Amino acid sequence: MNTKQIAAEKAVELIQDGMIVGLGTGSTAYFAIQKIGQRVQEGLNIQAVASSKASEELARQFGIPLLPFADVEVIDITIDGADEVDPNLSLIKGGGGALLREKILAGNSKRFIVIVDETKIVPALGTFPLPVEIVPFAYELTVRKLQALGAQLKIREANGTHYITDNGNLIADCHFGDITDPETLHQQLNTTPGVVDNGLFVHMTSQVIVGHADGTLEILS
Ligand code: ABF
Repeated sequence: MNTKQIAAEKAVELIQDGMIVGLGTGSTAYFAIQKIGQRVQEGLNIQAVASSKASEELARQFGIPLLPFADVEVIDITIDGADEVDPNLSLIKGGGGALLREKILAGNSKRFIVIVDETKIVPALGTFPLPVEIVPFAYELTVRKLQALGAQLKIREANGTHYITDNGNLIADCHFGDITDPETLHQQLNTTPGVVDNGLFVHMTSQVIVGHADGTLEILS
């Protein structure tokens, strides 16, 4: 079992009958969705909401009952990956492009469990480029505003054209150097017109489950 799978399967142990479960996105979340599917086949009675079209599709494949998110008041537990985790358990997410829906799930969850391998644990956020979701309208202007905040950035591309999120927006992958005050940067970004949201998750994490290369697990909270 690889390190991502070890962390993912540990997180799935927290799920109990009757829960509404938020499904993350990415290769670590994949292992969680797979394990949840296995438990559902064994009789676990849950309903789930997905953070992306890709995770929704996986949930269907694994036979996990899905709810439209609009019908849900609160999620009992969301399990999701991250791109970087700092010592305060602030995160960079959105490498997979699903940051907005992931944040809506996390922000409406009683418990937000992050599953990572040890390579994601960093002393300061910022080596991984921070994804910022921006609307296509006048995006060049929004880009200049992000540059004025100190970003060196690239508009994400896929197949030779702009990458488009599940919400019809663009992603600016931004380097700000070491992000020592994620809360302030989050505020600056999200008050910039044209920005929909950004991949900083601050004060949202309940627990981080870390899979180590030697097969051991560590729980940070
Ligand atoms: C999602 O998947 C994202 O927020 C993050 O970008 C990514 C982590 O990817 P992986 O688990 O594949 O390393 O959780």
